[in-house]
Amino acid sequence: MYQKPATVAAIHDLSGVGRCSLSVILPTMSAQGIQVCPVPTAILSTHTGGFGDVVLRDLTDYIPSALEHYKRLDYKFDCVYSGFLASKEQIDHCLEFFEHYKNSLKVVDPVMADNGKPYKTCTAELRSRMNELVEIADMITPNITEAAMLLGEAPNQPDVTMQKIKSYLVRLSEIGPKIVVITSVFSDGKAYNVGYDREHSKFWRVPYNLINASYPGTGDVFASVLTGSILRGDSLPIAMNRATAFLEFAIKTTYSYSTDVRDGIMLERCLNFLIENPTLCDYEQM
Ligand code: PXL
Repeated sequence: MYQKPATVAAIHDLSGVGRCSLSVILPTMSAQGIQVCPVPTAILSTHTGGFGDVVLRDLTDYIPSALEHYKRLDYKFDCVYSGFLASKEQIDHCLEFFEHYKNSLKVVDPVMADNGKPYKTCTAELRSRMNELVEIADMITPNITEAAMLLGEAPNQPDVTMQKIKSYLVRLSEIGPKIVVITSVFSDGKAYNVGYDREHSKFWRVPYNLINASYPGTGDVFASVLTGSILRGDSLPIAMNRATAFLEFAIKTTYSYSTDVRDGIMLERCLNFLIENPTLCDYEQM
């Protein structure tokens, strides 16, 4: 029988060059059979990671008007997913979206920083308000730098014990979300993506092989695969497994071509993995 694809309102920026945000979220979720409805927060010529003076058109005014239109249409989204925001006012606009779609899956990717440093356009004011979105989220997907920032801790934590990571996961969940997934965690010389499911009191981790290159947009792809997988009915560890395995495949593929890292991962060569949707069970309990 025909089944309507799940619909996601993705509140994120559109960067023209560099394979991040909506440019990768759209194909990633489409390949998983999900309908993505973009709500752009800004249009940028490139991402902010190394291309010099970026051209940025802030779309703060657009978001509440788009929401009003969806309300008039009584349009339903199965999930609202927020990511890169261009102004602190956009926090209010995301809150309005989440409030209106209160029965939809609320995913917050608190895009603020990576490798211990905030992104160029992510101001201290915007960073200080990100917790308001975390409070109302069902699931959040910070990297380790963002996780520390949300908890008011020093962001540069190169190697952390699993005990400390468990405390991060629980403390972040206490702010609101019942699912917390932290990416790029280094512990005992190994790399992991880790997760906590408060309802079932379970901690999960998925190890991965580290490649000596850092590509922009990988956090956006991770959150998209994870969210798509959950919307398709996968369990949390299987969804984390799928997102980690896909990123490992895409990063290793890209690295083999010695491309400019600023161009991000070669998604076009890798989407078949998501379309084929292999059965996976390669996770560990913490
Ligand atoms: O991948 C996160 C991200 C999203 N959007 C923009 C960015 C970045 C990271 O650099 O610059 C515009």
